[in-house]
Amino acid sequence: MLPAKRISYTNAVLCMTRTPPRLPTTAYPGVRSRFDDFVACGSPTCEAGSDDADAGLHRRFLWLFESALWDECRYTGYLPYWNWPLWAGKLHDSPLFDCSETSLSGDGDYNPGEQSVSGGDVTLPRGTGGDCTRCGPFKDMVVHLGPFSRMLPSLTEIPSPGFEYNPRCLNRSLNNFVAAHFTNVTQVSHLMAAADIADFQMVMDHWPAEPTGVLGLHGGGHFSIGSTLQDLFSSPQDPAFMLHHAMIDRM
Ligand SMILES: [Cu+2]
Repeated sequence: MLPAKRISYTNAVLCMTRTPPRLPTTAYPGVRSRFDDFVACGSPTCEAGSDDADAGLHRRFLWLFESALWDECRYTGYLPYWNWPLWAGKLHDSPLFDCSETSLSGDGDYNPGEQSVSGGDVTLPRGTGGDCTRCGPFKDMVVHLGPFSRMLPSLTEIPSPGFEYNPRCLNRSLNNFVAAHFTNVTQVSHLMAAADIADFQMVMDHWPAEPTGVLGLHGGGHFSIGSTLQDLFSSPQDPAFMLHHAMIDRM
């Protein structure tokens, strides 16, 4: 994607964050923009179940978002995608996450308190950030919903804090270990070689990670960026969500 087109895309996303919501603030106090409409409606549905319907739900979600960019924010391009294996293991050099003005902003500041991620008998090393991202087009972005605990009793209804208003920065922790292990070219080849939809879903969406600690390409992308994008119920708050899921659509 040419640099000018990248900027027109991130400008359109920023426009969505400045456009008033359609969801009622009484029922959804944390929803403060059109962008948040998609976070509130998209995430509990699309992140709730990684079953066979998952990919279809995501496709519709992205189509509605892309349409809103066109109709409400004068965007004329297409939804870009994040080609995982090109940058697996060197995320900080990726044009998507290198902090430049033509990127989606970059890593968060280093947070010494960030914990590693445990899944069954495997512990994934922590990422390199863990605090606010302070560069690129989304450096001043304020996210409003979540955060949600990973220890959830149910994945089918939205847990506390629900739709409460909780403004804070866009948080990232780029994780090259996760990207290199779970979003590499071998994984993509396995996906493309899937014999049927069940095979495809297993490689794409190996979830839950317990007890083997194996992430599918879907989870691998979320955990590669960490923090906000890793939040099970509010991950669409990170603008990387749309590009990650556009790549899933592409697959
Ligand atoms: Cu996802």
